[in-house]
Amino acid sequence: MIRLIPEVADALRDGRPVVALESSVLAQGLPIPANREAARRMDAAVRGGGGVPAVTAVVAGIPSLGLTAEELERFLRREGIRKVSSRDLAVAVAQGSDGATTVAATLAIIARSDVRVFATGGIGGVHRSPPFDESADLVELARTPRIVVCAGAKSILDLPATLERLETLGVPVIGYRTPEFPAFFSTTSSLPVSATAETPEVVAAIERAHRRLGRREALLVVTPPPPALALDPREVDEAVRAALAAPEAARVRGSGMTPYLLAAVERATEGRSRLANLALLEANAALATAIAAALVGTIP
Ligand code: PSU
Ligand code: MN
Repeated sequence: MIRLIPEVADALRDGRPVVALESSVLAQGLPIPANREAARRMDAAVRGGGGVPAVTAVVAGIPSLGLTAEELERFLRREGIRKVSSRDLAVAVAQGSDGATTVAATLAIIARSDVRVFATGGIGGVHRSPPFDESADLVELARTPRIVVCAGAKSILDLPATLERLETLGVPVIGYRTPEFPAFFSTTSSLPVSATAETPEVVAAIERAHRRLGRREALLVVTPPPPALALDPREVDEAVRAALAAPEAARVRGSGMTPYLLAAVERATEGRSRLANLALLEANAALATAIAAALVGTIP
């Protein structure tokens, strides 16, 4: 049911570190051509750490771990590529569609494989309401025994509410060398994580303990964006407030809200949010590779 490209299958068989990378950030989250740069930099970050990247997507109805060069091109051009969250997976498969997978759908796919670590930018979460809107990412994190590495949750969200939901759902939130939950574009949110880790080996030890206890929740490993490119949280907050108050916000529905807000922040920061986004995606892919290496015991 899941297709692994040969490079990914070989790496898993040989016990080398494999890192899953989601495709919704490439097909919906970032504009063209920044999405191409993101794909290139994440790929290089994983390979540079001795790992093998596996971009995750539904390709003509087939859930896939790893894309061929032609398939990746199709996703970067984003023609006819729908956004696929967990509930959309079966529909995309049955209809033979191309679908770019969110964190939720990527988790659902890697749960059917031996890939244990997944890098993304920021998870979805509880939106600022009204109207009520909560990402399926949270529910999938609560039932998928894998590790997700990210820069926190998107600052377009209600971060305190998102952290409360993660606590209720039993998802450990591990700050990598930080006591604070990062706010995606910003290094600080003034909200505490549930534990910190200073090395990939410590993350691997927490992961092993969590699984020995029979827990099924993901570990959420959070790391701040590279400080030189991080944005002032007040600036991001103002941009989000303005975008939510704009008349066109009323016409944005459901899964369109995340791309709408990210585009608004990019305009308001004159592209600086995009630079931060690219840098953090690269850094997260590198950290995920180090954790994957610690898990398989092949630290370079
Ligand atoms: N972070 C980004 N850009 C994105 C996303 C996250 O910087 O495009 C995507 C991720 O795939 C995440 C999804 O899983 O948005 C959440 O969407 P929703 O809120 O509709 O569940
Ligand atoms: Mn939603």
